[in-house]
Parts: sequence; C-alpha cells; structure tokens
Amino acid sequence: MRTLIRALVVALLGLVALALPAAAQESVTITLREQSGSGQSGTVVLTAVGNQTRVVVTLSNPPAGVAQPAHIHEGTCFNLNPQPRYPLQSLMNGRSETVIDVPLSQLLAGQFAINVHKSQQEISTYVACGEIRAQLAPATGVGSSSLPVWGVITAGLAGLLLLTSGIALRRVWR
Ligand SMILES: [Cu+2]
Repeated sequence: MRTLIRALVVALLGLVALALPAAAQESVTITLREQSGSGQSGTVVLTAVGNQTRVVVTLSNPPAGVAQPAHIHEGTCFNLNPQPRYPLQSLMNGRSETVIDVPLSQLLAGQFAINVHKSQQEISTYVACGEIRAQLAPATGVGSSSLPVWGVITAGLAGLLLLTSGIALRRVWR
C-alpha cells in the first residue's frame, strides 16, 4: 500500500511540475511607453506557440500610411543594444504581428526590450519602448491564467493528503 501511495505522490508532483511552466508562460502583456514626445504608447502581447512566440504590437496615434519598424533588442529601454536581436514586422496603422523563432520562456529569462521606430527614414528616432522583464508581476496575464490550474492542483493535493492520512490512521489503530 505504501508503494502505491508513493507512486501516487510522485505522479502528482510530476503533474505540478508540468502544469507550472505551461501556465506561467501562456501569454504576457508588455506596456510600451512613449518616447521622444511621440504621443504613441501601447502594448505588446507575447504568446507561446510551441517553441515559437507570437508578438502582437499595438500602438496609439499611428502616422497615416507610414510603416514603423519594430524590433526586440537586448538590454533595457534606457540602455539598448542598437543591433536588433529579433526583427518584427513593421507596424502599419499602429499594428503588427510576427511569429519569432524563440520560445517565450527564453525571452522572459533574458533581458530584452521591444521598441518601435518613427519610420524607415527616421529609424534612429524611437517612438515607444517597453522591457520584457519589467512585466513579470502577477498583475499581468501570467497570474490570471495560472490561477485555475493552481486551484485544481491544490484540491488534488488536499484530497491525496486526506486519503493518505486516513490510510495511515487505519494502520495505526489495527
Ligand atoms: Cu529597434
């Protein structure tokens, strides 16, 4: 009986280990702050797609008919490596969507910033920027998406604890 319980506990812990990273990395929202007095701010939603990441950039007050280049750079918004690490689709009418060849977990583990440039002609002017690391507070999508999973796990663990303590007590009384 003890072997069975041990096997159950191991199986349950395995489930927890699997559920935790999956739930924590589904989707993350980054805030893009205005730069250079551009009047443009917005968000980036990073979503895990297997070993890739979908990056959706949305920016307010887009210039009419002008493409705005966007990239993921190494560093922070205040100390940015000017060489893009992961180029994104240029924004058109304040929106762009790109699937990049890097797992979301790797983006979250490193130090990266997403920035948008004024135009191809004025590439050196940054209009908005946001750090990926700065957004890991529970207030983002991370917390809300992992909550139901944790509820299920906690209930399962509580049930298992009751079951094993019941069995243990019965053994003691016999
Ligand atoms: Cu850039």
